Amino acid sequence: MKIALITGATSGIGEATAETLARLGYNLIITGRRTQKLLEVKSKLIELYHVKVLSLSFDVRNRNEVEESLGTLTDEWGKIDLLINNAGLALGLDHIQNGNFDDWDRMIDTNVKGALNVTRIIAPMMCAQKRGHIINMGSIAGVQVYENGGVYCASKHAMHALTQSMRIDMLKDNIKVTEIRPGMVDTEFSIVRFHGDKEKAKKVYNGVQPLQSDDIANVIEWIVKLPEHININDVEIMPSQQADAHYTVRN
Ligand code: NDP
Ligand code: 8X3
Repeated sequence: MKIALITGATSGIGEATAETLARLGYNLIITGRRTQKLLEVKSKLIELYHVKVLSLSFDVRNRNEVEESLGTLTDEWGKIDLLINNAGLALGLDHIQNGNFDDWDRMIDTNVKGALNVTRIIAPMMCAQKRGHIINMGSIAGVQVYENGGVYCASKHAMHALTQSMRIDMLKDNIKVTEIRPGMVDTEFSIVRFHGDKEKAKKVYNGVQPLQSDDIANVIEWIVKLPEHININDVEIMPSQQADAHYTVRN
């Protein structure tokens, strides 16, 4: 049975992807900070799909926690086939000149350094076994910028650059690296961005049919089912009503 590690599996895209991979028969390592939510996801996956699930609660920003959780995996769990670097967030919508330092730190430390912290532990294991696939959750914000989103966009531009670098660096070790760049997906993302203001978050999707987490999970299913000799470098996936970061038609 294959093993997949998904960061940020307590909600949204990560949770949907965990369910999809469980349905495909993967044993799963699911991670996130919310221990109780992780345990609920774990129970659901075991009950519905009868796969093995290891839930590890840690903050991807905390290098010690990442090392303690992932650097000590037993033989049973250490042979990871698929890593999905999904944990991430946006915080605030401000012009740079008014930006909040704490929001900036959290975005950069989570989206960029968090993914690096996890990759630095898992990638050597994959390279040693000469087999593995890393899927990075980028964003349309990784190739375009928009007003008030400067630091989030910068963090996803970093993810875009890192994905390309990882693919080159691990080419000789037979590691496939893919980036997924969604547009609007209806998850907890906007609630987090607006620091818990659900009304404000709802307005982001006014008059638009956004993507759902399952839409992204379906793309991941397609990617991981492809034959070994094929790698999808990147996929940009948008709601039909959204052309790019700037142009959206609303009903
Ligand atoms: P959610 O808020 O629903 O999920 C985010 C996940 O990331 C949660 O499971 C959360 O877990 C985890 N997470 C956040 N911070 C940390 C941390 N410091 N340590 C560990 N885990 C963390 O949002 P989405 O599902 O939408 O987001 C998933 C990814 O998709 C993100 O990288 C986001 O940037 C990207 N994306 C989202 C889009 C959208 O419109 N929704 C569009 C394009 C990309 P917990 O809180 O338990 O720690
Ligand atoms: C999330 C999509 O457009 O809010 O990455 O930046 S967007």
